[in-house]
Amino acid sequence: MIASDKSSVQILLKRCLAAGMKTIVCSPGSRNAPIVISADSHPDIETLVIHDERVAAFYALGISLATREPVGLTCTSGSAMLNYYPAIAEAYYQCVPLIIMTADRPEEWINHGDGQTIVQKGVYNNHVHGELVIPESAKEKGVYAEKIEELLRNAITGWRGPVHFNLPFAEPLYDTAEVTASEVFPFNVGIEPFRAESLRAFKKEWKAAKKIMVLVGQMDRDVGTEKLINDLSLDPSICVLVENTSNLSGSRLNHCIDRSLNVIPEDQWDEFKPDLLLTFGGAVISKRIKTFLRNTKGLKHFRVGFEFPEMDTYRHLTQHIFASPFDILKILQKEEMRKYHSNFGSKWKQLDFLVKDHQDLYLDSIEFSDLKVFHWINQFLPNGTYLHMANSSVVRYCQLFDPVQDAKYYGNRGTSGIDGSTSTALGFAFKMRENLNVLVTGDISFLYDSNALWTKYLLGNVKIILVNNNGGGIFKIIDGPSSTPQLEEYFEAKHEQTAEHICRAFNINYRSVSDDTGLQGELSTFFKDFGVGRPDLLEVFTDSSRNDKVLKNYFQEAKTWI
Ligand SMILES: Cc1ncc(C[n+]2csc(CCOP(=O)(O)OP(=O)(O)O)c2C)c(N)n1
Repeated sequence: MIASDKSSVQILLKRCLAAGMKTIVCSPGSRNAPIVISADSHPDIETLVIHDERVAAFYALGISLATREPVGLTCTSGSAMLNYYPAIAEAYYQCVPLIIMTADRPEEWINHGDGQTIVQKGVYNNHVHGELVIPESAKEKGVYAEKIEELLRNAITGWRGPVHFNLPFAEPLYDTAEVTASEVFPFNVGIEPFRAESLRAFKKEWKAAKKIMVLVGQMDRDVGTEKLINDLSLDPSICVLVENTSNLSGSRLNHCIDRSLNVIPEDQWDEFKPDLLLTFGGAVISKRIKTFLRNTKGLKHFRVGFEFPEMDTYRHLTQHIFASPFDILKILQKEEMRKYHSNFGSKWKQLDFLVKDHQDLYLDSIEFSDLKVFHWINQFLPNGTYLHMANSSVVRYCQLFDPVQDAKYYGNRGTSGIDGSTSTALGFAFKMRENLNVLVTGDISFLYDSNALWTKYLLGNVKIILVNNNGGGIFKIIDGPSSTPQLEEYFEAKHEQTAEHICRAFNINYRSVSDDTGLQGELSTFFKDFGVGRPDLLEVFTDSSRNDKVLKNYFQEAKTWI
């Protein structure tokens, strides 16, 4: 097998393979030639080529979310590597293992007038689980091989996340050598079992609590955890709040947190406040629940997982338990019955039933608007869809609807950026070829990341619904911007752009619609025949002067349903 003659590349790639990396997304340049040549020649590495480094990194993130494996990235020196940063931050907060391999000049040439040269060392330090500069002469049996392994273990074990390898290369860059592909021994990623005594305080509180709330943030689908959490929800004193991004569902779970919180009369809030909160998973979207819990006096909060042990979202953190949610739920299942019983959980669930009962009928009758569009999307979306939600009003509207059966929900909620939603969805879809992948996005997010369509990997299993309300509709529905004279120009940033010509440029099937009947007609066929030909994009035009009012009316009207 041919590889670059730089031994640093050879030892790095070998260990990346041992860590489970199978794909490297490469962005063209000269300085990273040693990595590209070696990766391309390796029979066990799949290489993809994407020019725009910001797209490439989000694309890699999407691949890793789909495969749950670490994914490699390589680019040339200079500003190229800075364009990785938005996706690195997202991967850091979503705990996704990206292996970033940036090429660099030898240290003695940094800041001495060479082209395409910046200080690369330490650039990502706030958002990676470690960085290593590997000298080009690093040897197989040496300290660097060990350091590489240590960093890769950081990426894939326990609290997972991105790691950075910076590789300075002197010229010549294109020389190769014949090497033998040696056997790769996968890393042992076993994590230490937690100590039972660390649960003593938690178990005591759990048994004594009268009103328990379990709140789950963003998570991969996990059938075992779903079963356990559904068993737990049978206890009438426990309410389980999930968001569609937690990919958990069940008949006794509250799937729509904002929808439920909205209808609790203010004078009854205390009855719905828990005395014990158990949380796991990543980001929680609902701002209302954060405020609600931060304002809950005397709350004890136990947080389960391997990530961000210092994170105290609700300002009541009692203990962070280093264990998997599955393990803890399993233990709770085996515990003796809790002493106290109440109808706390049932009350929460009842709220949900009441609102749900009225919602569909009400939404059938409202004017054509963003809310109506999401109503129809939720009605027509096929079971089992992989749904990718862009930030930010898309993700919020989607929280008002119960999840579609067996659908999986994704969104860049690590940093809630609008800069990589399309790229991430397309990277994911590339690895989930047999499945329908639907991206729902706003106009600004779509235009921002339209370079995502500039790859040769676009497949027909992708359907894009673009809700075009001529600007950042989110700023009209959150408190603050909507009361300022700067709203239209600086926040909403109104524009007249459409996706039509972008679709033509990238050979995407385009159609558009701007009324209720038309949308229903389009959606009734839109999801059919996925997987053949090119992706489809449906642009739905809504009236921005109406959207905020319709949403406000919905929240007002819903209060009368209980
Ligand atoms: C990289 C980045 N820049 C700016 C923002 C702030 N921001 C959040 S939502 C938004 C507008 C989104 O508009 P659009 O995609 O049309 O969706 P809509 O809110 O209309 O549904 C902006 C600018 C962000 N989240 N990320």
